[in-house]
Amino acid sequence: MKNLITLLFASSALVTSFLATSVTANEHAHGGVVIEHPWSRPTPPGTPMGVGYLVIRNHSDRDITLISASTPRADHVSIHETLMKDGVMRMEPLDDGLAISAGEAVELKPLSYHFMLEKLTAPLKEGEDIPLILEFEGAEAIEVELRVQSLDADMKGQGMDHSGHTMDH
Ligand SMILES: [Cu+2]
Repeated sequence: MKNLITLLFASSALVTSFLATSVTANEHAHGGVVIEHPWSRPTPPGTPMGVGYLVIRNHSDRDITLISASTPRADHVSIHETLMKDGVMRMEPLDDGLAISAGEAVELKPLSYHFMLEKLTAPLKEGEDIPLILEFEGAEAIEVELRVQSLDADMKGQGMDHSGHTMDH
């Protein structure tokens, strides 16, 4: 019995690691449009706005446009672009949506395109999955879940753990 349990555990671990490198649970395919790595950041209590990031891959043979998004966790979701203007960082809404040409991919990420979740109903907490519905022109709507990740997790993911360093240089 013990051997069986060990075997089951080993094989499920194998499956998990295999899935992690190919198709993860938060990767969605819809008619040639694939959403990868939907994520967000925790918000401090009282902060009315959260962010949303993900990658949109358009494997279809026609151009599509992300026109809007919505979530039960916020009153309104805008699509923003972060721009540097006259040395000042500012965000601007993409009123005409975000175009993704056939065969292209666009990444919504920090300091670039992003979702702004406005008037949150409650703070976004680390480890939560925030449902988000993406509406397209030229493609079906897709529902994803933004995994709320801490800044720390983000840093570790990029191998930027400086905890072993001293500050004397
Ligand atoms: Cu913004």
